[in-house]
Amino acid sequence: MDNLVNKIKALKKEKNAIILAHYYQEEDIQDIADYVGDSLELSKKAAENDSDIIVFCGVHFMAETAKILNPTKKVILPDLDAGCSLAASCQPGDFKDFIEKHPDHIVVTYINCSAEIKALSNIVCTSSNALKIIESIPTEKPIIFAPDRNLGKYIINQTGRNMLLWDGVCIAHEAFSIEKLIKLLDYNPDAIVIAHPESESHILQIATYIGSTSGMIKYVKKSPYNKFIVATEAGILHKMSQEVPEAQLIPAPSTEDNSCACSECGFMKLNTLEKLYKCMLSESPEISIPEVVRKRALEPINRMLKFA
Ligand code: CIZ
Repeated sequence: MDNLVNKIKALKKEKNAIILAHYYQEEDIQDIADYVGDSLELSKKAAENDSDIIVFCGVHFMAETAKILNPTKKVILPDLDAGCSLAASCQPGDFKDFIEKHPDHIVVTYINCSAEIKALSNIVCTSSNALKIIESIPTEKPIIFAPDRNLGKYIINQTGRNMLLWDGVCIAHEAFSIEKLIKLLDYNPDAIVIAHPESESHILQIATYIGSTSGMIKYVKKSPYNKFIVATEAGILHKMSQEVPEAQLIPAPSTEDNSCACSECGFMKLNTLEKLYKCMLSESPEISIPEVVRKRALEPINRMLKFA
């Protein structure tokens, strides 16, 4: 493995590349990355950097967002099949029909969607700014929110806004078992639950903190508690334990009987160190977006960035 790591480091230098890794990537990839973060933070890092190649270790919509924001740079993704159940649930033709049936609605889309869906939207949001963005929309304006129905329900609950929701879910966040979680809390009465808003409402109801990936890490850093049951993709525990080594972190249990008993995103885990090396060597697979779609998708992203 050391050999592979050294070869990746050498290619990075030779090709003036930057390696960006999402919190949900496997540990070896996070350890070799220049930056580890959420998808928007990573795309912004890429824009601030003078690299020629962005190696995005995450899923397809994230690499697309990096390309939308950095059109002159080559963006590559170790495995082109690294998709997202949320993005797949919302196809452009169906979404266009849905919007056309509700022409007076403001279309807000969560960043977990394809470039084509972003191009059909008025404003994009992430889980860290979704509440603020919805609250900024005049109350008389009806809203379509897509594609995550759990995040949508959470926003409705927090803001009181009545939004039309697209029926998409994240399979990794839907996999948590409430029965196992309650048992785990019984065994660990000194622990609190922190959860991502893509989780189902019964999970959110028992959470002490609800927030984005970056929000969860910040919360653990400043929290008065010391033991956390973490309800999001288990890859985040690596960064969290590096940032707060004294914290006791337990991944929230999934309904699956898998080896970690936690919830892992199979799409995220398609990227491996071996594939990372091969993609840097061949500079492929490369992300390409038709310019007309890229420009249309950039507008709602820029609205979100301006807002922030
Ligand atoms: O945008 C991201 O990185 C995702 C998918 C979640 C989050 O909360 O940061």
